[in-house]
Amino acid sequence: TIAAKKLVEVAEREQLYPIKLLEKSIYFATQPVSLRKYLTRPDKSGVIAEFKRKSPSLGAINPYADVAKVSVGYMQAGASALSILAEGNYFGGNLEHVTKARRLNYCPILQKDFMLKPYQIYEAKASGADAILLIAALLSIAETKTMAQLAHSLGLEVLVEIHSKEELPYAEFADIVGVNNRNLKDMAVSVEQSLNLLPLLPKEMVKISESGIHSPEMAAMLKREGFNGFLIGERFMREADPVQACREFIN
Ligand code: IGP
Repeated sequence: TIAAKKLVEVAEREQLYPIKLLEKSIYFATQPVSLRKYLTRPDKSGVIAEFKRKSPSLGAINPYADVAKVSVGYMQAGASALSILAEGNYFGGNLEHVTKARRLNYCPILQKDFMLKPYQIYEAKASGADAILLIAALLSIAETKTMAQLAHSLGLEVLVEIHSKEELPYAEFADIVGVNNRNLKDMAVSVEQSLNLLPLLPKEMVKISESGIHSPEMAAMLKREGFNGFLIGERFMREADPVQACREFIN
């Protein structure tokens, strides 16, 4: 399974780079940028533009895309923040992508991975991320609480991703809640998912809609309904020039 394989990889990395070593990273001494704040700024688009080379549903999307060029281009195109895949097996990402994007952009960076162990949160901090993703479907409530507390203690914000109303209790530990429009069971995508869960989320909560957002009209509709932001990957990355696709989407 995904989880078993991930746990082995994480344990191997922890052997090589113990937490004490990660803590020497310069990013332990720098102040993170708040994703939550950027998403509520009226002068921003609300678009969290994602860099991913592959995905489980599409396979190779843009396997040689350059994280430096794409991340800088996304920000120049008017994105509010960046989402950088660190997951390697399914998304063709790695921690270096996060650090490369960090060095070139003063904006919030969300690190995307399947987070299962506290160690991965130290890695995110050491790599220069500002926020991490915790996926309710992969964690117990107790684990989510522990992981969120650790993230906060390192100054990182937490995006909690939910798919169903059963997962609403996980939102308690979130700085930002994300509703994933992709059904993890059959991979089908529908923005109905976001619209259905929206009335059940606390009003003051900062909210984003994730996956399958393919048109500016769809994003505008989600914004009118009450979402502060949108996580958009495929729509940009499937094009030969993801930056141009992002520019056309935002402007
Ligand atoms: C982006 P899309 O359909 O625009 O490429 O979706 C994002 O929502 C998706 O990549 C995602 C994801 C995740 C990836 C949502 N949750 C968890 C990895 C892990």
